[in-house]
Amino acid sequence: MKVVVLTGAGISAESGIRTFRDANGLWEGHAVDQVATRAGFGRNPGLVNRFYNQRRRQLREVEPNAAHFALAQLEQRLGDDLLLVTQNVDDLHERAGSKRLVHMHGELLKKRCIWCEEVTLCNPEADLGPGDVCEKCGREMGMRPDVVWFGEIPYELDRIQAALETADLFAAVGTSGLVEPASRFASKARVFGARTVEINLSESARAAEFDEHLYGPASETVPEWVRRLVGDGGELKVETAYRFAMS
Ligand code: BV8
Repeated sequence: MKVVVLTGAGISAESGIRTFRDANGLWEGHAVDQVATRAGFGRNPGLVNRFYNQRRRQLREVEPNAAHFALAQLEQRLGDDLLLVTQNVDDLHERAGSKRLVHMHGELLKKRCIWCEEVTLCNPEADLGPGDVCEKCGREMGMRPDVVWFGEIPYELDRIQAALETADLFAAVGTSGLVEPASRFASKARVFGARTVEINLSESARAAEFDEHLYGPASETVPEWVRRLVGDGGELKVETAYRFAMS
């Protein structure tokens, strides 16, 4: 059975990372176009770097939760038949053990040179600033977080599209379904015959595009979903997923 799972900020909420659009979301105090657009970075690189430095520092204080570990367990069971696509820029999926992972909106722990486009790992203990020098071209005043801002094209869309076209099951976990193109993945997978399940705290903007819905905190719903999907280690069957999803 081929499975695609898309995660959003909601899967990291119980680890202590604030989501974007819930009551005290990340955007609070910062207009999106100030901190998550190329124009915002051009206007005030110091503000943008401070916004991301604070989020990068927070990574050192949080841990993956049961939902992250459950998806890593699902990968152990499915191997190459699972593709995990995350909109999140944190490293909690990796730290839970997930390897077949696409960060479609980039990663907090990577930085990119605006002059030569070289992407390198951030020093997790240090902040990013205008004085940082590119390790490849040697120029300064050009290091930015390697995250995908609004108006920029997400990473690995071809790989994601190919997985959506061959998926038997598509699950969206902890996402409001407000940001394109990720918000269109469920309807895309459905067109190619996949069963779709929404696993969220409450109905998302795209709830009607899902065959089944599982609502509650991800740290409870995701492990339960994986447990029923994987069963007691017996043969994994598509109808197992469907039967569970029908309940
Ligand atoms: C693109 C990285 C073209 C940075 C992010 C009009 C004007 C301008 C642009 C547009 C427009 N209309 C559409 C667009 C395109 C735009 C867009 O969609 N805008 C929206 C806002 C209208 N999109 C883009 O610009 C994208 N690029 O379109 O390029 C293109 C595309 C394809 C091919 C060719 C060309 C780029 C978008 C990427 C932006 N970067 N992040 C950073 O992180 O700082 S987006 C940001 O939002 C994060 O990545 C985040 O993950 C993402 C989505 O949010 P969610 O993850 O869903 O988080 P949210 O808070 O919204 O929801 C949390 C959910 O969890 C809730 O439902 C909640 O109920 C639930 N939850 C909470 N707690 C729990 C829980 N669930 C379970 N358990 C819990 N405990």
